[in-house]
Amino acid sequence: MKRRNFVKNTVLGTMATVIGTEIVFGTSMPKGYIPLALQDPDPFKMFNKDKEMVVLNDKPWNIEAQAHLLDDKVTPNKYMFIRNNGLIPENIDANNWTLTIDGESAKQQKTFTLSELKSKFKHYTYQLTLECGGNGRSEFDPPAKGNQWTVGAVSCATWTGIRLRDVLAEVGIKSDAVYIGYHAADVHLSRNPDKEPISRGAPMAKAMQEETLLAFKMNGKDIPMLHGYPLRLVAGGWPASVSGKWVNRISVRNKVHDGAKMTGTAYRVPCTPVAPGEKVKDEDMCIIESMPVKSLITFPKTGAMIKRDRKLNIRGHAWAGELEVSKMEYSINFGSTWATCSLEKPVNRLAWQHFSASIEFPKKGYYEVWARATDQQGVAQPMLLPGWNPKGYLNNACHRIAIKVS
Ligand SMILES: Nc1nc2c(c(=O)[nH]1)N[C@H]1C(S)=C(S)[C@@H](COP(=O)(O)O)O[C@H]1N2
Ligand SMILES: [Mo]
Repeated sequence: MKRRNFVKNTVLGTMATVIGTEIVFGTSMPKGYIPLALQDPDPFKMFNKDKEMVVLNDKPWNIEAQAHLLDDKVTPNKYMFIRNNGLIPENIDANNWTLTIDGESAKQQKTFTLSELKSKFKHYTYQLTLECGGNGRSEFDPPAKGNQWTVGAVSCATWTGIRLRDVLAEVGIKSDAVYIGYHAADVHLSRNPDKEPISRGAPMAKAMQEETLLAFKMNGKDIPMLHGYPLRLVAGGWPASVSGKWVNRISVRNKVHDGAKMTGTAYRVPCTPVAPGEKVKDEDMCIIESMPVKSLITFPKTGAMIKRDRKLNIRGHAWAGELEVSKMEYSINFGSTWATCSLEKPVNRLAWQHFSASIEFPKKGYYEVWARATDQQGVAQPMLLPGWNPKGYLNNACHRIAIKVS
């Protein structure tokens, strides 16, 4: 038979995944033809995101929430930020998905099918805070390169999966193990198959925590494609870059994992504070571990107007990496004095906590409401910018909203 110039099956698979259903006569499409559904794609529709989400980059896709969109106690998919370092994996086939455990410090190399993982190991569900290490980067001066996240690169969804430590125990870990590193199915921007967009990891202590999951569900359903379907590492409280999406291999290392974005200056901050703009040697940069204390006012939206005789009810969330938030305050006078908010306990460790307050304003005019969380070790958020660092990580400054009282 004469070979005709039709679309390859692999390409068809990818298109079908993005469109969400099979292209029935797909094999009859001329090569290079882009189905109408994929021409000029609307990212919000394509990824089931709310129209108020903000696209920071489309190659790769990076999309953030606005503060008021994060009002839900459990973040729904439509308001969950997307941070991709590479291209979305092609031809995801959950039925043939496998996870391999290997590395110098694994007692053996072992491959599990996804269904084996689901049937062999006990399931756990936790609500886990995932914040991008670069959240807040847009405020640094001198500016740092990278996605200019404002406040919306944080989420706290419910994740269901198995404990990484149960899988590691089944495989067997040598006594010299110090780190795990993940490998995933996404594609480097250069499309070079020998390059990984990102391959990060965590020390054994974090890998072995009860809440560190190999998750296959988010908010009770299959994980959305963009968030790591069908299998994702979830390590709450640490920079979300540790939570590898589309994970197909985890290496147990006898040294700090040296995968893509683990070395050099990536996800590192100066080990000791530096002046803004100062050059920092690679060896003086330390890997970010637990994220710092932070909070977000999710109601009302900044710019709200109220009448003088009304009280303003505010609410939001607070989190502190591995720690709990022990105090939440607000100020209406640019930080001169602070009043206490009521603060709930987290539903489980590594989940954000909810706060609220009812505010009375002394007279009409312009105000800002600033919110400040303090962690259980007494460390509070800085009112404005924290220590400058070359890559613009860890901006945990107080969140501020504008209010007009008339
Ligand atoms: N395989 C893979 N995992 C990844 C990434 C990625 O680009 N590829 N990005 C990481 C980073 S930097 C962040 S902040 C989170 C973002 O998770 P989300 O897109 O589900 O919100 O995923 C992490 N896991
Ligand atoms: Mo990130």
